[in-house]
Amino acid sequence: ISILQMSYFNLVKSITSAFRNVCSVSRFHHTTPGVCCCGKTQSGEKYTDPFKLGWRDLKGLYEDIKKELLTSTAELKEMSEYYFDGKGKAFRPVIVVLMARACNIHHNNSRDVQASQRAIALIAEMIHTASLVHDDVIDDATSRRGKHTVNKIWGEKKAVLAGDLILSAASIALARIGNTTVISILTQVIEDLVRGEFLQLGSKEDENERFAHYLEKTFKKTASLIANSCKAVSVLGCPDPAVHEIAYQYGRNVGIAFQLVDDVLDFTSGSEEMGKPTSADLKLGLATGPVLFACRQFPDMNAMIMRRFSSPGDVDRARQYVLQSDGVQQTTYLAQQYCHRAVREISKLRPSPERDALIQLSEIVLTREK
Ligand code: GRG
Repeated sequence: ISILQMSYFNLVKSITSAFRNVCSVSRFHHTTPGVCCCGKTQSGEKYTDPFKLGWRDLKGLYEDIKKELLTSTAELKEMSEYYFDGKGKAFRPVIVVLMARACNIHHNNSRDVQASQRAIALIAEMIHTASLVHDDVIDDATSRRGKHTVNKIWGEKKAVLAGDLILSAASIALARIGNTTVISILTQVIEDLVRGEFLQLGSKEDENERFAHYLEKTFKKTASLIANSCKAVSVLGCPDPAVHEIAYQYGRNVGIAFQLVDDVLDFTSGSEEMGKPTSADLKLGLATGPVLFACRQFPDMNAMIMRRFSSPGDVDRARQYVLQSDGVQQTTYLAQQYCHRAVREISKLRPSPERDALIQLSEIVLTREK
């Protein structure tokens, strides 16, 4: 049964039992049949870090993105280039090139990333960045990645246009690939991002509906881009629809886990590490996983959720409730379940260093601190 179809109570029950079975991510790695965890490449060379392996194909990523952004107006150029400074984690481009290689090897043992597949890595990072710029306008955010946001420096109107410019440059690069299937896969992401952001503007009264609403928003705002970028490179690298589904499901599950962990970090990490203020979600009126779980133990939180933490003291009280509850732990277990599914999916591909790096990446998603 998909998690989305489960009732809230079943969800909590299944998470509790999952915890008994899945004590740590590394444990399920070892129990995944047919998965090689030694980190050895076919040439005998060892990789230690999936990011290092991915970056082999991403050298010059930001320079190449800036070339796509060439524009006649100096200010628009400066604004649209602002976040392509190497300070982001580049999580999406790394997954994309690793997935490209894993699919190519699976299909015909080809070890090369095609130019069109590398272009998807750039496009994914550009769509991500455009959405960050617009998100900061919607949230009236003043800091991101430890620096001022575009809207804080240049104002809202220009920030919206800078986001639009990045998105249009991504669209031009996508059209240049010239594959209509890939175009429709990645334009679906743009629709999902907008719908996800729109879902976030609303709230649900019913507790069961609230969790489904949260997971749907999480898929659309975060996982769709990862899932569909993975699918796009699989389509370019391999004709088998079963492989496209594996790539999509890996990206979808890792993407949801990534956002669940992001929601946990908003409670557990300091603003220094995050490069932005913490409890940001509560301040925006958002009830994420840790709050929804905490609400089971502290029903007082229902009223706060309904008024979107708008009364004086709500944000601090809700934060305390979350930290006293097992909301953080439960959300982390849920993220582990999604990562487990991602590992199960990608393990269906033929073994390769890149496939194993994707498995390792799902562990990094769970243990990351920023
Ligand atoms: C303009 C395409 C477009 C969309 C408009 C505003 C909006 C609709 C969507 C917002 C989507 C959004 C910002 C989702 C949050 C995703 C997320 C987890 C961001 C943080 O990702 P990290 O941690 O960031 O990978 P870095 O800074 O490392 O790149």
